[in-house]
Amino acid sequence: MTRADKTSNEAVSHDDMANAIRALSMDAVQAANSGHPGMPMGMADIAVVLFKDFLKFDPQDSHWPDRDRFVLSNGHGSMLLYALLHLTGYPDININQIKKFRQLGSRTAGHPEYGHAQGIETTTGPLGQGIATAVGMAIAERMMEARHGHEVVDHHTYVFAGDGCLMEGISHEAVSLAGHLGLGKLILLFDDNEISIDGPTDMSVRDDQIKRFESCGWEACRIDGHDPKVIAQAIESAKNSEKPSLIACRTVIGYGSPNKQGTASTHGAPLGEEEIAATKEQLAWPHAPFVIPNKILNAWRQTGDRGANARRAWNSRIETLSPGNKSAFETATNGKLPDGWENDFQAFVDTVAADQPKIATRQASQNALDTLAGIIPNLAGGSADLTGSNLTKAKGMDAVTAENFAGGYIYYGVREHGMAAAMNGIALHGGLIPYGGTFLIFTDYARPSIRLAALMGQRVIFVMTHDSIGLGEDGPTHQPVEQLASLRAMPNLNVFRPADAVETAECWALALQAEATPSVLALTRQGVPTLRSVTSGGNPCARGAYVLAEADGDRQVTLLATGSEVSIACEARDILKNEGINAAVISMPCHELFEAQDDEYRESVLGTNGVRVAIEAAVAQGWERYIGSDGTFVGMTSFGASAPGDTLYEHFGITAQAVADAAHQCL
Ligand SMILES: Cc1ncc(C[n+]2csc(CCOP(=O)(O)OP(=O)(O)O)c2C)c(N)n1
Repeated sequence: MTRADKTSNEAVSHDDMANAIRALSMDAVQAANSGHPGMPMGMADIAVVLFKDFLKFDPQDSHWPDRDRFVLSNGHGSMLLYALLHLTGYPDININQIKKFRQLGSRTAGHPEYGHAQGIETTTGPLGQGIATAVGMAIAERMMEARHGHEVVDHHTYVFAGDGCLMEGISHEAVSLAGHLGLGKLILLFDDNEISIDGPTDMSVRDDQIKRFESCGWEACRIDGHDPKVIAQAIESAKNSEKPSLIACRTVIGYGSPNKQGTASTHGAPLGEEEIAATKEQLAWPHAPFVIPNKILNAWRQTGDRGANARRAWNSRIETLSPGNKSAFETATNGKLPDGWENDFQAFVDTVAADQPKIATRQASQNALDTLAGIIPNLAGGSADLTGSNLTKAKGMDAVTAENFAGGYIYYGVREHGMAAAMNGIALHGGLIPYGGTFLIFTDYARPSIRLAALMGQRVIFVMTHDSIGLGEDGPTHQPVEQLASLRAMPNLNVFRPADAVETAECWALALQAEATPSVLALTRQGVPTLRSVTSGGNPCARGAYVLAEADGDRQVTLLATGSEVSIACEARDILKNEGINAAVISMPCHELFEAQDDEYRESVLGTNGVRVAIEAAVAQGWERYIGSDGTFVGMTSFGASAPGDTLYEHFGITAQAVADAAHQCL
């Protein structure tokens, strides 16, 4: 089929609309002298068909909960998204933003960044993340539909992805999970251009993507990604499928560039003025840089206006819900917790403090969750195949299955990275609060997605158990040593390491309240005593650290500890007391929240007299700022070992006596 055949007889043709994307992409990348023109030029035809004929969206109400989600997983092609947002009339992306592509303070960052502009559903750029995030969005859609009804929740999730996304391991986890859950409203349009940065993809990959996806339970087909009719037919058929759909769109990277199309040279560099001129001639686009003729812009704006009716109809439908259901839907989609939840939960915390259980903090977390699930109906729990270890399945939570999305618990399988990204997608979708478990050591497997949760400011709760050598016999492969420090190094992530059952419940409350910050809950495998009976006067964990036991008399030693080491600090305090040394114990469940306190509070906790000894069964990194030049650290300097937990604490010298000795040496 020739281009002429494909062009409709309307005043504004498909090609005009696609070329508007191509021109803006070439011009913006040229002006910035950096960026990726090849992908937007290659996927422009697919984007026109999707946005013009299928995508349910309204630029005037970008948060409309029942909009289709569009995820650009191959985020290096960000100009495709910015061009679409500009052309369809999203107010945030005017032509000046396109001209300021990749400049400081612009909304048009190098890769799409969530929160920079309406219409950017998620941050993408680390390849593969978008697909996995979209899987979470599609799961959330099904779960929300099961809870609130088809009338108000009925949308699709569309993903654009390239060879790079499909080569990344995370895509396998995500694709496999999506197939297992039968996410029929997930449609992946693969930019099957057979080019990546190093050159033709046959230099490094020979996967049969069709067979690969089919084997994972997807519908899959290959089409000409430059033929609008065929693209439309494929999307139509994907929409009718019960399974998630892969549409492998054979495209030409840098389409239209006479000397560069089809080569890696269009991937990530400006085409150059001369080649842009030649391309515009070939595409019959005689317009100056950044100029979109009114006729073509109007056609795009009509595409942008198309969704308003659907949105209005949805607004009417939401009014037909009973007041209770409407309010539940709105509370959930606004990310709010139900009225009065804090009081209900505080009653549970008070009971724990009164009972003084000696249990693992993972068990304390399970107990807290059992209560929370009864108070907060929109929790979306899960675990990466460690449910019985992480203790993440709350009482009364049913499994989410392909047949039943009314459940609240997702068996993510052994897919830590996919789970973390899916949780990001669930949070971004709105309406549900995702939490999921694995061992703390495997935050390393999930880290890129944890980082994106932090970067995007999403409330995602990572329940990470088996948090130290205390886990014992599984040995050093499973014993986190450097993970706490590395997680604490990440901006906008709260790392909680509660000391006992009371703090565990309190930290859960804080994680749920942090609407724009993800949390890691680092929890023990082994039992720990309850150290505090007082719960009046607010949640002391909210300040990150607090005086758990003040010194009897002027402070000579301040013992700082987290998690299971707080009880060791308490024992060390007793030893020192018997020797006539006054020591205080500071429980420090969250460094990040402590850092946010004013100097006065921090001084009152850390003390100004005597020496400080920090205790944590992990590396010292990060503790220097608290112990000062006179203080010391008792913890790990090597990997752990395989043995019972108690033996390991002795072996590595993390004992009350060792702490007391360390204090003596500093005094
Ligand atoms: C996790 C990750 N690794 C590497 C990169 C750097 N990178 C950006 S695009 C790209 C090649 C992608 O190839 P493809 O998806 O085929 O994109 P196309 O060349 O078709 O635009 C690479 C390696 C990245 N963004 N993310």
